[in-house]
Amino acid sequence: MTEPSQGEAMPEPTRCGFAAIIGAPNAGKSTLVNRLVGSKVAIVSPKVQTTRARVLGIALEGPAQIIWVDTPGIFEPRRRLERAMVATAWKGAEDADLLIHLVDATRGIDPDVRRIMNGLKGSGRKAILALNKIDQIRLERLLPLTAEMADAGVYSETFMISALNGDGVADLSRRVAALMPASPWLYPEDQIADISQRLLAAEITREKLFLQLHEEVPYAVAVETETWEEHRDGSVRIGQVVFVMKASQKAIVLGKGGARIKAISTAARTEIAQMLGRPVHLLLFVKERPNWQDEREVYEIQGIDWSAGER
Ligand SMILES: Nc1nc2c(ncn2[C@@H]2O[C@H](COP(=O)(O)OP(=O)(O)O)[C@@H](O)[C@H]2O)c(=O)[nH]1
Ligand SMILES: [Mg+2]
Repeated sequence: MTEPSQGEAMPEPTRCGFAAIIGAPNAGKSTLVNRLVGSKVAIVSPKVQTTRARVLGIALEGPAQIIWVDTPGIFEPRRRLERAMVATAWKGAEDADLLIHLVDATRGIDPDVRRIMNGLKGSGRKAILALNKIDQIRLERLLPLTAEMADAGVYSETFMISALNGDGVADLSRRVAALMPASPWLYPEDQIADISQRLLAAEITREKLFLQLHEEVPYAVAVETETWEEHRDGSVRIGQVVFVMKASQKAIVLGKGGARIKAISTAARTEIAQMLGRPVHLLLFVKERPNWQDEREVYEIQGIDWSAGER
C-alpha cells in the first residue's frame, strides 16, 4: 500500500463568476472580450452601437473560469431598440459578480462616461476601472485622467490596457480571476461562447454590413439565419435574410449590379467558414421590413430582450 505523500499540495479550489464589461459605445468592450477569450465571440466595428445583445465570452485563468459579459454600450437612448440595448447593458452589470468600466482614454470623461459614473454611484457598487486604447494616448494625458476618475470614489482599482494590442490585458484577467467567487465551473472547459452558431453566423454577417455600409444604413439592418443545411461532403449551406427598413436602403445594400451584397457575402462566408472549420455556401436575401424595430420577433432573432425596451 502506498501512503499519499505528505507534501502533496491540495489542488487550488476552482472559482467561477461573471465579470461584466460596461462602457460607452466604442470604448472597445467587444475587442477586449475577444482578446480575453482568445477567439472572436463578439463582433467589432468602428461604428457605435455595433453590439445589440448581451454576449458571453468564457475564458480560463488558472483555477478560475471567468464568464466575461460583453454588453451593448451605455448612452442616452431614444428609440425602442436603443432603450433595449442600454437596459441590457445595465442588466448585465446587475447580474454580474464583478464590474469593469471600460473607458476610451483618448476621449476622456465625456457625457457617456459621466452617465456611467453616476449610475455606479447610484448603485453603490464599486467597479474596476480599465482605461483602454493606451496605445493611442500619451502618459501626460493618461495620468491626470486616472487621478480624476479615481477621485469619483466608484472604482476599487485602475488598470491601463490596450484591448487592441493586448497590453495590460493579462494583468487585468489575473486580477479578475482572483476576485471570482469559489465555485465549480459553470461551462465545460472548452466552451468559449454561449450563443448558437446560427446566431454567431448572423452576427458575422451583421459585422460585415456594419463595416461596409455607412450613415443610417447599418442601424437599419437586422440579420436572421433562416436555413442551415449540413451536406454530406462536410460543407454547410446557410441562408440568411438581411432586413432593411426601406427600399432605398435595400438598393444601397445590394449595390450596383449586386456588387455590394456580393462583397459582404464573400467577407461573411470566409469568416463563417473559418469559424466552423469547413466550407460554407452563404446565400443572402435582402428584404424590406419597414417596422422591424417595433417587432418582437426580430428582437428575439437577434438575442435582444424585447421587454427591456419598454419605457
Ligand atoms: N487604438 C485602439 N483601438 C481600439 C482598442 N480597442 C478597441 N479599439 C477600436 O475601437 C473600435 C470599437 O471597438 P469595439 O470593440 O467594437 O467597441 P465596443 O462598442 O465598446 O464594443 C474598433 O474600431 C476597435 O478596433 C485599443 O486598445 N486601441
Ligand atoms: Mg461591442
